[in-house]
Amino acid sequence: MSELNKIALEILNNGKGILAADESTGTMTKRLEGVSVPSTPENRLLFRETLFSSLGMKEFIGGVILYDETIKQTSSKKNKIPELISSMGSHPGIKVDTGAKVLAGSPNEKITEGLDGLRDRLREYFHLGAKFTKWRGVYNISKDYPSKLSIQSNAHALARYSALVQESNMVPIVEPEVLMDGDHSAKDCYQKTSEVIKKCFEELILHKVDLTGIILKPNMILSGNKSKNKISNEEIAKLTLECLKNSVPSEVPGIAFLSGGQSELEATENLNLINKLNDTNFIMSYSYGRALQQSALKFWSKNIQDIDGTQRIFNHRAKMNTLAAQGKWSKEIENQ
Ligand code: 5MM
Repeated sequence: MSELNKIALEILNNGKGILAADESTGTMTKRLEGVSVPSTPENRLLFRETLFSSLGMKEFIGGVILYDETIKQTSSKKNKIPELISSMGSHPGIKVDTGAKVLAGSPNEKITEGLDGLRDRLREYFHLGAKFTKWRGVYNISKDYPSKLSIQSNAHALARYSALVQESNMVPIVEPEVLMDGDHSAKDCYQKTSEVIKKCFEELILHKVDLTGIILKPNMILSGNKSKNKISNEEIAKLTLECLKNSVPSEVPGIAFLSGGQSELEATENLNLINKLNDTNFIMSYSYGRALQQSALKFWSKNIQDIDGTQRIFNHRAKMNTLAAQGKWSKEIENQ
């Protein structure tokens, strides 16, 4: 077993999942201002260190994705943040893309940037304690999109990123996110997601990426958030599993879904159903941002001093998702 494969499995084994806490300052500012908390470096750290020092980290969270600001911060108890995460039995990771920008040649679409100078930045993050990294490509669905250009260029960037990350002895999370925005059907989402993922693997293989040492972070197959034809959770699970079976090479050890705007409960329930049906060798777990943090953030914003209360809410969500990653979640357990 390679070292990278070992890390990928440590992150996702036994129902463990990933806490995506890598909101860039702009996104984190939106989240904090949404609950009327000023977005200062101190407040961003305070909320995040409250989550990272929760007991649930030990049992349920195998990895935390950080943003550049956070990986360099020191907690109120004077621990470096990557050390705090490691001391909770979890692996620190880092978002290394520099964001999605307008794609020249197709101005309604985005290309993710950050390859220039990446090798040097990776060296720095490795020394700061990162064991894995993340890069997110974004695709929107409409009549003409995603275009061949966006599918090809984002896959190319994801592959070049992954090759550099493995060269630096870290596990790349490959995140091609087909957005749920729009009125498209689940069938459109299925077709586009499948095209996007297949192209990513074509490029990863071309760039000689070791597929046993990556984690794929895809969207689930959903109808658009403005679509009138919603499908059931059972259908979401069935289509998601079928799409991944047909597009992901069997060497990949683990798949960790993004929540992508689903509510906390939807994201848990869908993951649970996927795992009940899972007849593959892929671990199917979670790498949730909003679906792990929303309730905890809401509570914290009104009770900033109540660390225990905030942690209780976060621990519960992490536990529910870990049960779902094993197909063992139920509404009864949720409400106990
Ligand atoms: C945590 O949010 C990340 C977004 O960061 P930006 O500030 O660069 O937009 C995002 O990539 C996230 O990791 C994934 O989308 C998963 O988060 P959700 O909330 O969709 O589960």
